[in-house]
Amino acid sequence: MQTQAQVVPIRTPDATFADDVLSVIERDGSLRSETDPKLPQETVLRFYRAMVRTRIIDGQLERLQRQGRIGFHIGSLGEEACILGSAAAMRPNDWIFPCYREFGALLWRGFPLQTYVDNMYGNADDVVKGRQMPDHYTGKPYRFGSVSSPIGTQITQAVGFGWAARRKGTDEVVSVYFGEGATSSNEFHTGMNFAGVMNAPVVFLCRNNRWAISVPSEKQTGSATFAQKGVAYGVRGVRVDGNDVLATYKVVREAVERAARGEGPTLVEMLTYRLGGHSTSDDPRAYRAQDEVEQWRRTDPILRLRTHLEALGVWDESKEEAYKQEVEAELKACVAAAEAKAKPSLESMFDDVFAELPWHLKEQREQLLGGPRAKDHH
Ligand SMILES: Cc1ncc(C[n+]2csc(CCOP(=O)(O)OP(=O)(O)O)c2C)c(N)n1
Repeated sequence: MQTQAQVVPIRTPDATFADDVLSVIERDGSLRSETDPKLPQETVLRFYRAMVRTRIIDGQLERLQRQGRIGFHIGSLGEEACILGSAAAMRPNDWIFPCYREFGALLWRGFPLQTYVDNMYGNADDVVKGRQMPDHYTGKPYRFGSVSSPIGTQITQAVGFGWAARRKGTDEVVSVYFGEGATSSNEFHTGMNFAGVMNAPVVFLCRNNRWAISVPSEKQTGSATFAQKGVAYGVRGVRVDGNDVLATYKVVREAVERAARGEGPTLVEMLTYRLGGHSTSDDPRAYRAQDEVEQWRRTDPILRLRTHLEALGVWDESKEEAYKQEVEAELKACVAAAEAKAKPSLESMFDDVFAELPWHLKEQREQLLGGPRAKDHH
């Protein structure tokens, strides 16, 4: 007997406007009054500026990598609305566990741009002391976990963290980002099961950007949608137009408030598209048609919000130009400062693992510092 699929998988940009996918900003820039979160205009302008800033930083970092000045960058081109809208929906005392495309969320939390750029250079002021690849940042004072590049590992970490917060009697909520590819990882299933059973205050933020490097979303799962994967675990699953910053804000905010009230976790499938390569190490022309990219460009989240702001008369080309110049100058200064900084000290490799250094490491440290060594060789 044949079973009928109930929901059609999302494959085209038009599907971001499908009936079960919440959206707010219409194509002409007007807002749907029934879903509009009715945020103050200054807040919406802040969202827009943060999205533009994120895109400028992405573009410049890619150029620096091409020039050989940094080793790697993994960006968020096309995914700015779902990243910024969800980060903005988290309350200040909530926690964010990133995947690897969420530097925009970290900067939204107030992390200094200079510190982010220092991480890209792995210099002496890098928060992870040059021990990681670029774009592997962390920001504990900003309630922001560490980038976790082994796929899905941040999901179980976030769920455990959320459960602990609940046991301590706080109303803190934990959000965790991942791509749709990560929903095939063991950690996704373990995390969802634990969150469902323990009613952990977690918001699972699945950026369905359609591609997991070269694997398209229809080859990732037999499920009709990614949100549907929550059902089996007793986790509420919802879909939102992830190229619509206001819709993303609204859906994630509701999920946060539910979790804070003890009403359980939510899996939010944010429909978006990775307009760039997977990272600076990837050339997507090897596996996807340019036509598809062009179609999705028409739903560009930044253009979408700009259409709305221009229709309101609060944004225009001269404001855009002035803002771009401001961000470019800010970034240029950070890059110059980062390039002038020293490398992490050699002895810093002995930091952070033990509260008190064991004798054998003390001995190794002394040997390393006392022995002959080629200049600048580390
Ligand atoms: C455990 C593990 N397997 C494989 C990889 C290599 N890898 C890095 S990113 C990636 C694709 C992830 O796709 P998705 O989860 O959809 O996130 P996106 O990059 O699209 O944001 C893979 C397979 C890895 N980092 N970790």
